[in-house]
Amino acid sequence: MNLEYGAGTTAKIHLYGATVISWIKDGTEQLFLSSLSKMDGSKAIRGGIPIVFPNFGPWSCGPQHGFARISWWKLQKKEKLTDCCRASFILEGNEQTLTMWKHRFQLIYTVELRSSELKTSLTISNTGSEPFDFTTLLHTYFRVSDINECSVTGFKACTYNDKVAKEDGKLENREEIRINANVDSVYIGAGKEGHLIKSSGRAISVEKQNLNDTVLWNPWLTKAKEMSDFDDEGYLSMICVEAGHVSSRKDLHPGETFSCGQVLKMIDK
Ligand code: TA6
Repeated sequence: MNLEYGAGTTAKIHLYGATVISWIKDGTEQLFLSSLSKMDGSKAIRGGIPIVFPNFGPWSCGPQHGFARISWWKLQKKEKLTDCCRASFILEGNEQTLTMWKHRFQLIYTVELRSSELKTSLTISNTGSEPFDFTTLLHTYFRVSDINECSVTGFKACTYNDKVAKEDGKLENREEIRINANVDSVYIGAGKEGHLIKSSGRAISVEKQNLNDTVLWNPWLTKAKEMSDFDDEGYLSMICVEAGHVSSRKDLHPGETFSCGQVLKMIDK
Protein backbone atom coordinates (compact mmCIF):
# COMPACT_ATOMS: atom_id res chain seq x y z
CA MET A 1 0.00 0.00 0.00
CA ASN A 2 1.08 3.60 -0.65
CA LEU A 3 1.62 6.66 1.50
CA GLU A 4 1.39 9.91 -0.47
CA TYR A 5 2.80 12.97 1.27
CA GLY A 6 2.51 14.91 -1.96
CA ALA A 7 5.06 16.92 -3.98
CA GLY A 8 6.88 13.79 -5.24
CA THR A 9 7.24 12.31 -1.75
CA THR A 10 5.76 8.85 -1.32
CA ALA A 11 6.39 5.53 0.38
CA LYS A 12 5.24 2.04 -0.52
CA ILE A 13 4.84 -0.87 1.88
CA HIS A 14 4.38 -4.51 0.82
CA LEU A 15 2.20 -6.54 3.19
CA TYR A 16 4.69 -9.39 2.83
CA GLY A 17 6.96 -8.71 5.76
CA ALA A 18 5.41 -5.20 6.11
CA THR A 19 8.45 -4.37 4.00
CA VAL A 20 8.90 -0.71 3.06
CA ILE A 21 9.93 -1.19 -0.58
CA SER A 22 10.09 2.44 -1.67
CA TRP A 23 10.71 5.88 -0.20
CA ILE A 24 10.68 8.58 -2.84
CA LYS A 25 11.64 12.10 -1.81
CA ASP A 26 11.22 14.89 -4.37
CA GLY A 27 10.91 12.26 -7.08
CA THR A 28 14.15 10.38 -6.17
CA GLU A 29 14.13 6.82 -4.80
CA GLN A 30 16.08 6.59 -1.52
CA LEU A 31 15.94 2.83 -0.92
CA PHE A 32 17.54 -0.01 -2.90
CA LEU A 33 15.30 -2.77 -4.22
CA SER A 34 16.89 -5.49 -6.31
CA SER A 35 15.30 -5.80 -9.74
CA LEU A 36 15.45 -9.59 -9.18
CA SER A 37 13.70 -9.48 -5.82
CA LYS A 38 10.80 -11.91 -5.41
CA MET A 39 7.63 -9.92 -4.65
CA ASP A 40 5.19 -12.86 -4.52
CA GLY A 41 5.83 -14.09 -0.99
CA SER A 42 8.07 -16.92 -2.10
CA LYS A 43 11.06 -15.45 -0.24
CA ALA A 44 12.10 -12.37 1.70
CA ILE A 45 12.05 -9.16 -0.35
CA ARG A 46 15.60 -8.24 -1.39
CA GLY A 47 15.70 -4.59 -0.53
CA GLY A 48 13.77 -1.81 1.15
CA ILE A 49 13.47 -2.29 4.93
CA PRO A 50 12.94 -5.97 5.84
CA ILE A 51 12.01 -6.52 9.51
CA VAL A 52 14.19 -9.04 11.35
CA PHE A 53 12.46 -10.79 14.26
CA PRO A 54 12.73 -12.91 16.46
CA ASN A 55 16.31 -13.67 15.44
CA PHE A 56 19.05 -11.84 13.59
CA GLY A 57 21.28 -14.19 11.61
CA PRO A 58 21.21 -17.96 11.33
CA TRP A 59 18.41 -19.46 13.51
CA SER A 60 18.03 -23.03 14.80
CA CYS A 61 14.20 -22.70 14.88
CA GLY A 62 13.67 -21.48 11.33
CA PRO A 63 15.00 -19.39 8.44
CA GLN A 64 17.80 -16.85 8.84
CA HIS A 65 16.58 -13.52 10.22
CA GLY A 66 13.39 -15.08 11.58
CA PHE A 67 9.83 -15.10 10.26
CA ALA A 68 8.70 -11.43 10.45
CA ARG A 69 10.02 -10.56 6.97
CA ILE A 70 8.48 -13.70 5.42
CA SER A 71 5.01 -13.39 6.95
CA TRP A 72 1.90 -11.69 5.53
CA TRP A 73 1.08 -8.78 7.84
CA LYS A 74 -2.30 -7.03 8.08
CA LEU A 75 -2.86 -3.30 7.58
CA GLN A 76 -4.19 -2.02 10.90
CA LYS A 77 -4.71 1.69 10.18
CA LYS A 78 -3.87 4.35 7.58
CA GLU A 79 -4.09 8.05 8.45
CA LYS A 80 -3.29 11.41 6.89
CA LEU A 81 -2.34 13.79 9.69
CA THR A 82 -1.38 17.45 9.47
CA ASP A 83 2.34 16.86 9.07
CA CYS A 84 2.56 13.20 8.11
CA CYS A 85 0.95 10.18 6.53
CA ARG A 86 0.97 7.14 8.80
CA ALA A 87 0.18 3.47 8.39
CA SER A 88 0.40 0.70 10.96
CA PHE A 89 0.65 -3.02 10.39
CA ILE A 90 0.15 -6.00 12.70
CA LEU A 91 1.55 -9.52 12.92
CA GLU A 92 0.55 -11.94 15.65
CA GLY A 93 1.60 -15.47 16.51
CA ASN A 94 -0.07 -17.85 14.10
CA GLU A 95 0.06 -21.46 12.97
CA GLN A 96 3.13 -20.80 10.79
CA THR A 97 5.09 -18.96 13.47
CA LEU A 98 4.04 -21.34 16.25
CA THR A 99 5.51 -24.29 14.34
CA MET A 100 8.91 -22.55 14.52
CA TRP A 101 8.68 -20.63 17.78
CA LYS A 102 6.24 -21.62 20.49
CA HIS A 103 5.61 -18.12 21.83
CA ARG A 104 2.59 -15.84 21.45
CA PHE A 105 3.52 -12.29 20.46
CA GLN A 106 2.17 -9.20 18.76
CA LEU A 107 4.19 -6.93 16.46
CA ILE A 108 2.87 -3.49 15.55
CA TYR A 109 4.91 -1.73 12.85
CA THR A 110 4.24 1.93 12.13
CA VAL A 111 5.51 3.82 9.09
CA GLU A 112 5.35 7.64 9.16
CA LEU A 113 6.15 9.71 6.08
CA ARG A 114 6.91 13.42 6.47
CA SER A 115 8.31 16.00 4.09
CA SER A 116 11.96 14.99 4.51
CA GLU A 117 11.84 11.94 6.75
CA LEU A 118 10.64 8.37 7.04
CA LYS A 119 10.11 6.97 10.54
CA THR A 120 9.63 3.26 11.12
CA SER A 121 8.78 1.99 14.60
CA LEU A 122 8.28 -1.54 15.91
CA THR A 123 6.52 -2.51 19.13
CA ILE A 124 7.00 -6.09 20.26
CA SER A 125 4.59 -7.48 22.87
CA ASN A 126 4.68 -10.76 24.75
CA THR A 127 1.01 -11.81 24.67
CA GLY A 128 1.67 -15.29 25.99
CA SER A 129 2.11 -16.79 29.42
CA GLU A 130 5.84 -17.61 29.10
CA PRO A 131 8.83 -15.27 28.86
CA PHE A 132 10.78 -15.23 25.60
CA ASP A 133 13.95 -13.64 24.26
CA PHE A 134 14.73 -12.23 20.81
CA THR A 135 17.01 -10.11 18.69
CA THR A 136 15.56 -7.67 16.17
CA LEU A 137 16.80 -5.35 13.40
CA LEU A 138 15.60 -3.08 10.59
CA HIS A 139 17.55 -4.37 7.59
CA THR A 140 17.57 -1.10 5.63
CA TYR A 141 18.96 -1.10 2.07
CA PHE A 142 19.89 2.48 1.14
CA ARG A 143 20.22 3.36 -2.52
CA VAL A 144 23.45 5.18 -3.41
CA SER A 145 24.32 6.55 -6.83
CA ASP A 146 27.81 4.99 -6.67
CA ILE A 147 29.22 2.98 -3.77
CA ASN A 148 32.66 4.36 -4.63
CA GLU A 149 31.37 7.86 -3.80
CA CYS A 150 29.64 6.77 -0.59
CA SER A 151 30.74 7.16 3.04
CA VAL A 152 29.12 6.35 6.36
CA THR A 153 29.85 7.84 9.80
CA GLY A 154 28.90 7.00 13.38
CA PHE A 155 31.05 3.93 14.05
CA LYS A 156 34.26 5.42 15.46
CA ALA A 157 35.52 3.97 18.76
CA CYS A 158 32.98 1.11 18.60
CA THR A 159 33.85 -2.55 18.97
CA TYR A 160 32.68 -4.67 16.07
CA ASN A 161 32.47 -8.26 14.91
CA ASP A 162 33.91 -8.53 11.41
CA LYS A 163 32.05 -11.46 9.82
CA VAL A 164 34.15 -11.30 6.66
CA ALA A 165 37.50 -11.51 8.51
CA LYS A 166 35.83 -13.84 11.06
CA GLU A 167 37.28 -11.66 13.83
CA ASP A 168 35.29 -10.42 16.83
CA GLY A 169 36.13 -7.53 19.12
CA LYS A 170 37.84 -5.27 16.57
CA LEU A 171 38.02 -1.55 17.38
CA GLU A 172 36.83 0.93 14.75
CA ASN A 173 39.04 3.99 14.48
CA ARG A 174 37.64 5.47 11.26
CA GLU A 175 35.52 8.62 11.52
CA GLU A 176 34.20 8.01 8.02
CA ILE A 177 33.95 4.53 6.44
CA ARG A 178 34.17 4.01 2.69
CA ILE A 179 33.23 0.66 1.15
CA ASN A 180 35.46 -0.97 -1.46
CA ALA A 181 34.94 -4.67 -0.76
CA ASN A 182 32.55 -7.12 0.91
CA VAL A 183 31.74 -5.77 4.36
CA ASP A 184 29.59 -7.52 6.96
CA SER A 185 30.19 -6.03 10.41
CA VAL A 186 28.12 -5.93 13.59
CA TYR A 187 28.96 -2.73 15.49
CA ILE A 188 28.08 -2.79 19.17
CA GLY A 189 26.74 0.47 20.60
CA ALA A 190 27.24 2.36 17.32
CA GLY A 191 25.30 5.37 16.13
CA LYS A 192 24.53 6.92 19.50
CA GLU A 193 24.78 10.30 17.75
CA GLY A 194 23.25 8.81 14.62
CA HIS A 195 24.76 7.74 11.30
CA LEU A 196 25.23 9.87 8.21
CA ILE A 197 25.22 8.18 4.81
CA LYS A 198 26.70 10.46 2.18
CA SER A 199 26.71 9.73 -1.51
CA SER A 200 27.12 12.09 -4.42
CA GLY A 201 24.72 14.93 -4.08
CA ARG A 202 22.80 13.85 -0.98
CA ALA A 203 22.98 12.71 2.60
CA ILE A 204 20.63 10.70 4.80
CA SER A 205 20.87 10.63 8.59
CA VAL A 206 19.81 7.58 10.59
CA GLU A 207 18.60 8.28 14.11
CA LYS A 208 17.99 5.14 16.15
CA GLN A 209 15.56 4.58 19.01
CA ASN A 210 16.31 1.82 21.50
CA LEU A 211 18.43 -0.12 18.98
CA ASN A 212 21.91 -0.29 20.44
CA ASP A 213 23.76 -1.85 17.52
CA THR A 214 24.28 -1.23 13.83
CA VAL A 215 25.15 -3.73 11.09
CA LEU A 216 27.06 -2.52 8.03
CA TRP A 217 26.74 -4.74 4.97
CA ASN A 218 27.61 -4.73 1.31
CA PRO A 219 27.96 -8.13 -0.42
CA TRP A 220 30.29 -6.80 -3.12
CA LEU A 221 30.63 -8.61 -6.44
CA THR A 222 31.28 -12.25 -5.52
CA LYS A 223 28.49 -12.55 -2.97
CA ALA A 224 26.14 -10.47 -5.11
CA LYS A 225 26.58 -13.05 -7.88
CA GLU A 226 25.88 -15.87 -5.41
CA MET A 227 22.42 -14.42 -4.59
CA SER A 228 19.83 -15.30 -7.23
CA ASP A 229 17.63 -12.35 -6.22
CA PHE A 230 20.42 -9.77 -6.17
CA ASP A 231 21.53 -7.96 -9.34
CA ASP A 232 25.16 -8.84 -10.06
CA GLU A 233 26.00 -5.12 -10.24
CA GLY A 234 23.59 -4.22 -7.43
CA TYR A 235 26.39 -3.88 -4.90
CA LEU A 236 27.49 -0.69 -6.68
CA SER A 237 24.27 1.14 -5.78
CA MET A 238 23.44 0.07 -2.25
CA ILE A 239 24.66 0.07 1.33
CA CYS A 240 22.92 -1.61 4.25
CA VAL A 241 23.08 0.38 7.50
CA GLU A 242 20.92 -1.71 9.80
CA ALA A 243 19.68 -0.48 13.19
CA GLY A 244 19.25 -3.43 15.53
CA HIS A 245 19.31 -4.95 18.98
CA VAL A 246 21.51 -7.90 18.02
CA SER A 247 24.59 -8.10 20.25
CA SER A 248 22.59 -9.49 23.16
CA ARG A 249 19.21 -11.18 23.41
CA LYS A 250 16.34 -9.12 24.84
CA ASP A 251 14.13 -10.84 27.42
CA LEU A 252 10.40 -10.10 27.39
CA HIS A 253 8.10 -11.35 30.13
CA PRO A 254 4.36 -11.92 29.69
CA GLY A 255 2.58 -8.60 29.26
CA GLU A 256 5.79 -6.64 28.56
CA THR A 257 6.50 -4.67 25.40
CA PHE A 258 9.70 -3.48 23.68
CA SER A 259 9.54 -0.45 21.40
CA CYS A 260 12.24 0.56 18.95
CA GLY A 261 12.68 2.29 15.62
CA GLN A 262 14.59 4.60 13.35
CA VAL A 263 14.14 7.98 11.70
CA LEU A 264 15.67 8.41 8.24
CA LYS A 265 16.10 12.08 7.34
CA MET A 266 17.17 13.72 4.09
CA ILE A 267 19.89 16.24 4.88
CA ASP A 268 20.52 19.16 2.55
CA LYS A 269 24.20 18.87 1.69
O1 TA6 B 1 22.71 -8.00 7.78
C1 TA6 B 1 23.80 -8.61 7.16
C2 TA6 B 1 23.46 -10.06 6.90
O2 TA6 B 1 23.29 -10.77 8.10
C3 TA6 B 1 24.56 -10.64 6.02
O3 TA6 B 1 25.32 -11.59 6.74
C4 TA6 B 1 23.79 -11.26 4.86
O4 TA6 B 1 23.45 -12.59 5.16
C5 TA6 B 1 22.58 -10.34 4.80
O5 TA6 B 1 22.22 -10.16 6.16
C6 TA6 B 1 21.45 -10.81 3.93
O6 TA6 B 1 20.85 -11.94 4.49
P1 TA6 B 1 19.65 -12.64 3.66
O7 TA6 B 1 19.16 -13.75 4.55
O8 TA6 B 1 18.61 -11.59 3.40
O9 TA6 B 1 20.26 -13.11 2.36
